[in-house]
Parts: sequence; structure tokens; C-alpha cells
Amino acid sequence: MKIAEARVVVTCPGRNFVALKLVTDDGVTGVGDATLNGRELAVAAYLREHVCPLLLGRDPHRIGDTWQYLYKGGYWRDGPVTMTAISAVDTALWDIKGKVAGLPVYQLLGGAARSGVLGYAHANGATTAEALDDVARQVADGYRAVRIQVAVPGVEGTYGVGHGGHYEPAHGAAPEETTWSTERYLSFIPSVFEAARERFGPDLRLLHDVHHRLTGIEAARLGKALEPYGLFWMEDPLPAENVDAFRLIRQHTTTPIATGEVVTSIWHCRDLITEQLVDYVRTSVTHAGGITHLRRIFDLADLYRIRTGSHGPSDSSPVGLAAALHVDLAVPNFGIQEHMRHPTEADEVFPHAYRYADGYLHPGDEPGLGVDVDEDAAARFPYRPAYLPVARLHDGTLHDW
Ligand code: GCO
Ligand code: MG
Repeated sequence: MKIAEARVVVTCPGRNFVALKLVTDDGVTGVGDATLNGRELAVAAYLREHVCPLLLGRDPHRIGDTWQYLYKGGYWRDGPVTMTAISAVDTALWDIKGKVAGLPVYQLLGGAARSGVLGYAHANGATTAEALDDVARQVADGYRAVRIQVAVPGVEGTYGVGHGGHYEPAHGAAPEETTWSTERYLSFIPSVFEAARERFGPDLRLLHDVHHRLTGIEAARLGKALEPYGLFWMEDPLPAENVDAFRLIRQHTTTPIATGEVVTSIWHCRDLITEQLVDYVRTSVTHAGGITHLRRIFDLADLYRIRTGSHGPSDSSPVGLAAALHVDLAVPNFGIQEHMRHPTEADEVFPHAYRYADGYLHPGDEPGLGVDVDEDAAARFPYRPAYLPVARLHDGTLHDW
């Protein structure tokens, strides 16, 4: 069996996605997600120009060898563009292997370790009251875990808060300029979770995403202030490359910490894991080397009783979500899976077998990943440039978004 074709599909059904489709000489297809929000065409070109030609004629069953060939063989290792491209190839090869075996990918990973994948929904609002009404909607929809983001009074364009309806931060031919005030954020956020606990009681799992904006000591202060409300996690208090600052947070608070959505390899989260500086590792199948590499990261985490909390935003495609769900179902140390629904047009371009019911997701039992890209439908939604916002302090200094 040989890889006979490798096609890159760029499409914008509600938002931009890149998919890799591999076809074998006997007609088996496999898909991988190659979406890197705001830098989509860089990955598309990396695949088309440098990776696809090298795949032709290779044995699709040699998943591990192909991974090493693309990682070590490129000489210039790592980085989000390279790793997203490798992820897409790896995921597409697992899809092919599953189809050839006649088994869903989670069976090849050891089989189901649980009956369903606990998902967390997003709730947001311009005010606490609005956000809590959104939490109530998610709870009514069955979710047992909800992330809450609320606009900080006096801070325009707070991260995570939609412009009415579906939250989609990437838009426009240049990044939107937003403002940020750590002082206002820190004095406001604990009141949101106090109100949430009052309204929803002790059982609902509450999550919050700080989105890389604090220093170590600021995050420590926030973690302490949130302790009475028993958060499931405080996400990305600061950029993951600052391992020392995570050590500082750990000295001050027992609020659980999740990080890793922008981490692209095991090397970048090794110290966070082995020093137990985080409680949940959020690396994604789309950006951290596909199913093969994600399993290595999650296995390392398991040695330290650290659980998984895979990134699952609507800017990873349904292919990425399907692949994540197969891993989630099989690994011993699964924690939670982010679940942001995709726009309807995206579900149409990427028909899938995974399903959501009553707080839990399941990848389905079709052979392979159980997801595809409909190339005719994809062609109806041409790429539109869309960038993530930037954040500035009130004096104009560029801050982390
Ligand atoms: C999350 C993330 C996203 C990111 C987005 C960037 O926790 O879901 O922080 O919302 O902002 O994936 O592309
Ligand atoms: Mg996040």
C-alpha cells in the first residue's frame, strides 16, 4: 500500500480551516486538521510545497517513521507551522490505518477507557448577569462543566466575550486592537465566580481562561482569590514558556492550573509536567504533533497524575475535534475536553460521526476517525483573511492577547 495523492483543502465555512487529505493507491482516504488560526496559509504552503511531495509513494502504515522523518528530516524542528503540518499528516495516517483495520481509531489506541468524554462548554456575557444566563443555557443543554468569561468593566474587547451570539475572535484583514487592564481584571473576576457559585451551587464545574495575561505573582493572587469558589481550573495564567513563573504560582495557591494550548511538543511541557506545575495539560492533536505525539505527552503526564484537558476551540476543525475525541476516550488520565460548537456550514463541509449528548461526547464507531472533508462543499467557502486581535495597555503598550 502506498500514498498516491496528498491534497490540501483551504476553506472558510464560517471561519478558516485547512485540511489535508491523503489517498492511497487502493483508494483509502485519510484526513488531518492543519488549521493554525491566523496563519493558515503558511501551513497550507508548508504542506503543499515541502511535505506532500515527500509523502507520495510512502507506506501509510508507517506512522511513527513518517512522524520522525518529517520532524528530524526537516532539520528545522518544531514551531507551530511545522508541528501543525506534521499533526495533519499523522492524523490522516491514523484515519487510514483505522479504515484498513475496519476499526475506529480509539480501538487502535487500546479501546474505550470510559463510556463518554466529559466536555466543557463556553459561557460569556457583557455583564455577570448575562454570562450566568448563558451558563444556565449550557446547563440546560446538559453540560456539567462550563467556562465563564465576562467583559471586565472599563476594558473594551475582553478576551472570550462575543459580540453577541457565537464567540469568534478572528476577523478582518488586520488584527482588531483591544485594550487591557490587569488591575481592573483582578479586582473584578472573583465577583463573577462568587455569583456563579451562589446561583449554581457547589456541583457545577467552573472553569476560567486567563489567556496568558498575568505575571506569576498576579496569577498567584487571582488563584488565591478564586479558592473559595472551587474552580475546576484556571487556564493559561501566563505564557507557558515562563516555567519559573508557574513555580511561583504553585507556592501560593491550590487553584488547579491548566496550560498548553499553544505548546507544540513534549519538550516544551516536560518541566511543567515533571515538576507538577500544572494539573491539566491542554496540548492539542492539531498543533502538538497529532495523535502519535499527543499520546507521548499524555503518557508523561500520567506518570505525575496530571490529567488531560485538550484544546477544542471552534478554530480547530471538526477533523481536529474527532481526532481529539478518539484520544480522550482511550487514555487513562483523561480530564476534560473543550467543546465549542462549530458553525453549521462547518459541520456541512466536515461530515462527522461524533456526537454530543447530556454533557458527554463520543467519537462514534465508524472505521478511522469518522470524519471527512467534502471537497465540493469546501470549495463553496473560499478563504478570507482573518486575524486574532491584539491587546494594548491604556498607554498603548502591546500586551499578551
Ligand atoms: C481556548 C482558547 C481559544 C484561543 C484560540 C486562538 O481556550 O479555547 O484560548 O479561544 O483563543 O484557539 O486561536
Ligand atoms: Mg484557552
